[in-house]
Amino acid sequence: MRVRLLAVAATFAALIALVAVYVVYFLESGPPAVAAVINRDGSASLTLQVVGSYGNHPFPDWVSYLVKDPSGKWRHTTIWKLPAHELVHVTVYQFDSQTGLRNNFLAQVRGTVGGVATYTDVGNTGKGSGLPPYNNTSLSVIPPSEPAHTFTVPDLDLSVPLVGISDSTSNVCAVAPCPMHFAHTTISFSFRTPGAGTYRWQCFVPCAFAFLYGFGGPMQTIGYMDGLLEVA
Ligand SMILES: [Cu+2]
Repeated sequence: MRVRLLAVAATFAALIALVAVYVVYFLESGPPAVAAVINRDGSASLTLQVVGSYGNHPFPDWVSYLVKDPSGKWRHTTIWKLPAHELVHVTVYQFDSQTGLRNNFLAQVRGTVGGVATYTDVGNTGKGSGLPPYNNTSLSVIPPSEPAHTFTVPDLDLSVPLVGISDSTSNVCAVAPCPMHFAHTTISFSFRTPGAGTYRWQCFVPCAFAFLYGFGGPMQTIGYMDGLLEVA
């Protein structure tokens, strides 16, 4: 009896130790936080790009977000620092092709100033949508077949679908950071940050190619398709 009790206790302790190792690794191994640009009026500007393949070590074929740091350099991190109770002006350069949504609800723009985002195509047309190319077009919803990714912060009820480039485009960027001469769409919107805290964000398009249901790999790795808003 006693041996059995000891064995159970030892196994339990080992499992707890594994969980602790996992938590420490998760907290320690993430990418660094990069601050948004703070404007004179106190608002912030956040400039992002989304790429179909990161093109670099350690996962060159993973989809990813990148962010521009205040010195203008592209950085591979999805942890961004934002001021509390301020407007944030977001510009996303989106270089990946269209995947489409599983849940059409996410074709809506939600939680932005005015409930809209502004869409522009560069070297691209609205594939299959029958729509003309986006040219600084303000929209509150886009065709659900068109998103390549979404930028979604569930706690803030903020979600913006990011239009993908056309499949027929040959001018596709394969290595991040992507220069602007490659085909991309530009999406811009503003939102107001809440009080201080850490808010999780993620993409909701099943965009992880070659993973089960498109939801593994980069879709569950901070630094690629999800991250944190550190609001302070
Ligand atoms: Cu995605």
